[in-house]
Order: sequence, then C-alpha cells, then structure tokens
Amino acid sequence: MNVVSKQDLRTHADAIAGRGYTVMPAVLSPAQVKNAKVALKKIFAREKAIGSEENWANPQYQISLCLPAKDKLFRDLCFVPEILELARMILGQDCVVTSMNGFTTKPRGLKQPLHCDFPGERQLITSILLVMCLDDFTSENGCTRVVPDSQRKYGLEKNFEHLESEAVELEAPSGSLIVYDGDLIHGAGLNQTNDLRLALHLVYSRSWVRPQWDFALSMRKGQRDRLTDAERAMFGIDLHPYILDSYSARPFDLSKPGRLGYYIKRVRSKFFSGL
Ligand SMILES: O=C(O)CCC(=O)C(=O)O
Repeated sequence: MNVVSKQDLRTHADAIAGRGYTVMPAVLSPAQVKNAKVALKKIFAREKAIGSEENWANPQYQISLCLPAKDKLFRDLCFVPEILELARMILGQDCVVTSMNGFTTKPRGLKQPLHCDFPGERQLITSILLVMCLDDFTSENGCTRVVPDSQRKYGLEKNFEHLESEAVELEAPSGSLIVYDGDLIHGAGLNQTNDLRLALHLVYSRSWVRPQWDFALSMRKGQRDRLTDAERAMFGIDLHPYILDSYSARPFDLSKPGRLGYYIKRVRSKFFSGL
C-alpha cells in the first residue's frame, strides 16, 4: 500500500479540478481489497433475486446500495486517511459520505452509456466519486471510461453518445482509486470476459449537499445508536431531517413501525432543540 504524500494529494486534487479526474495506484492494501471482495460477493449473492426485481442487476451491471449499513468494513473504508484527506482538500473539512455502493460490470454484458452522476450548472465541485478497484481494471473487463474536461459543460443534458470518441479508458490495477468530479461525463466499459469486475463506488459531498442516500433512515435504530461520533458526522446522520428518499424519489412509508416516531424526533431535535 502506498503512503500518499501531501504533495501527491495536492497533485491529484489539482488534476480533478483541472481535467476532471485522476488515478491513484495502490491506495488500498491487498488485505482491504480481499476482505471487501469477499463481503461484496456475499452481498451480491444474497441480493440476487431482489437485484433483478429492482433493476439493480441488469445486462450492464449489478449494484448493491448503501454498503455502510451492511458491513462495518465498508464504513471503515470511508475513513482511509489519504482518501479522506483528499476529499477534505476538495470539499472542505466537514464533507460527508453521500453514498457508497458495490458495483460490477456484467460478464459478457452490455456497455454502460456515458452519463453524469451529479449534473448541474455549478462553478464549484460539490461531490467527488471514487471508484475503488477491487479487481484489475482492464479494457477487456470494462474499465471506467471518462471524457476529460467534460465537467461543467453540459448542464442537464442526458445523452452523451456524441462524446464516445473522446472517452479514454482508465486501466488500473486492483487497489487503485479512480477519482472524478461528480459532474464529469463517464461510464463503465464493456466487460468482454467471463468474470466480474468488482468495485466500490464511494461519493463524498460538501456537507450542505442533500445526500443521495439517507443513511439514518436506512440503518436500524440499534445500528445507528452504535455508530461512533465520527461515523455519525461522516454519514450525515444529524444533518438532513427529511422524508424523501432522493435515490428513488419515493416518499418513505412513514406508517412502517418506528419511522414516524423517529422522523418526528429528528425534526424536533433539529429545529426545536432547547425548547
Ligand atoms: O464502475 C465504473 O466503472 C463506473 C460506473 C458508473 O459510472 C456508474 O455506475 O455511475
């Protein structure tokens, strides 16, 4: 595992601010990679049926959402010192994790179209996305491809087929991080092998950005109560009391046991503390 110096981190941060992305080799140790792979494969197996029902498993990819609620080792991977320092350099000391998912390209599947995760017309980097490579990323197994300098150019456009010829493939050994501005046009490639191409997608945002995932409402009360103060801050547990699940754009079902009481308590403590 590389120790990334402050100077190197600055160079990576400048590359993200400039062309929109960077590749950091050997950030995760072989043990971190191995343990994350074992845990993610188990989760994928457990979620096979629901994945197909919900379109989390399709001809392009399989995805597993909200990993920090599913295993402590994924929470720990949000606190790798070098990674956190880079995120804080770019997004401020109080940046938060807005989502962390598991992802694989589908063996012999389809190519994911180029897209933008956090489109907008901002002048500021509000989120960065880190692809943690748990396998070697190669052209054959559908490594991430990005369109350099494409951030903050296309507003809310959705179709980027015309940019395919400008996309570059980012091959990287397992343990590497591919990091890009959330506004950069990118996509996973075509997996022409018979194997998975496993990755974790970790997104940090500025603290005032509404998160993609509501970790507070996704964790059971017991689990939430056992989080450390650092984890509570990192997963924005006390930041955004709201009831709309921004990922699916569906309101939470507040009739489910415990949800209404919990929501009222959060809103009260946020807005009426001291009354
Ligand atoms: O894992 C990758 O190569 C990128 C996937 C991606 O762009 C996405 O799922 O939004």
